[in-house]
Amino acid sequence: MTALSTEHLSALAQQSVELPSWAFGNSGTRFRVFATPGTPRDPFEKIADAAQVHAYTRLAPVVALHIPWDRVESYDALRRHAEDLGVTLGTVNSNTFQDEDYKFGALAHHDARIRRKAIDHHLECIDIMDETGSRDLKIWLAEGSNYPGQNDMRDRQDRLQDSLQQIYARLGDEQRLVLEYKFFEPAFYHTDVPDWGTSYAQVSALGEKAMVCLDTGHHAPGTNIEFIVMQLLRLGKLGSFDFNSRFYADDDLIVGAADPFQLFRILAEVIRGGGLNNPDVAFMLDQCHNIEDKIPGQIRSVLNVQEMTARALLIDREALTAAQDANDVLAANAVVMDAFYTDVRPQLAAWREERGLAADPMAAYLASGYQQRIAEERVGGVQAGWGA
Ligand code: AOS
Ligand code: ZN
Ligand code: ZN
Repeated sequence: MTALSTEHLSALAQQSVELPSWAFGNSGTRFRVFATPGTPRDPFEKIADAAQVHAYTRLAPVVALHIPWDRVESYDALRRHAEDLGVTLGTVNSNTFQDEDYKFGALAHHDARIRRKAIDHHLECIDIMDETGSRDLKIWLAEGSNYPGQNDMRDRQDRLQDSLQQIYARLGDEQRLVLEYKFFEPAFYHTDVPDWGTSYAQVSALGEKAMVCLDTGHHAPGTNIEFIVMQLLRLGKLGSFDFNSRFYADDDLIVGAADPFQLFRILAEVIRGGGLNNPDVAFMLDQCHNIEDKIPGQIRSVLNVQEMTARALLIDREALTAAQDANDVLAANAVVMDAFYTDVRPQLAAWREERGLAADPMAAYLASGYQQRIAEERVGGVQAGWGA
């Protein structure tokens, strides 16, 4: 059986996954939000829970924030709190999808007052980034229309570009804007940023500090997502991932749970395109744990990313190129499948032990008593955002 080399292990040691603060809050579907005992009551507790994931895996040193869900009086205090717990604050996510004013749009709205308000919200997010030391502003827009004729799609693209330019102009030298796309929901007819091409067109017109964010759950079923990963890396415009998995639409389930082979294929293209451990490409999770405990849910997620990265590293590139050059279809496919079918878990467990970590982070966390403690101490945890 193929084993991970020292080189592979050192690449894995550098891997860093960014956790979403909202994964630690209660969330659900539009039908019901089920509360989980021990849910954080404020952003400080969300960071504390995220730090647990890092403590047991050493894979998740950064936590992404969502504004206004994570609004606090002192971002400096939040930053110090994170640092005390061994993590840092990462991407700041804006939110233009929960305000009455944004019923018909935000950055693409035809009403100048509403568009101004949405732009100002993003400027506030950049102010926060200055304080938290965050590099990335992530924008996902819930904008679009439900019926043909409802809006002028072309005008909306133009207004969106104008709004983004105003936001982009406020970025510091070390800061970036990443624009996420999603093919539908909440709008069902047209969405203003529905696909990577639109995001790419919008960010390319802004400049070098603007990149595309690829959320793995935001494509039509059957889409070859790894092709998009390859193309964006080729174009130097893949700024970040929102990793999750799905069976149907934007399910936000644990990454690698629904289709580990797809995650493997994506990571294979990341490695091929130089995106692994590349500071230009943030590996974020965008997940909700509706019914399972959140901290173990996040531990499972980062371990899934690590396992599929390890398997993708095992692809024998030389043998693959030789088979490709010889047009040996089945041999080329076999090289990829051999790597995919290799169980890397024993080697990763040994590697963790060498670093003073528990071989099984899930078991170690569950035995630590943290989950029971927070369940007792925290009463009245908040939702991930909705209603918070
Ligand atoms: C929404 O579908 C997007 O995936 C966004 O990334 C969103 O900001 C995130 O899910 C938090 O709600
Ligand atoms: Zn997302
Ligand atoms: Zn989503």
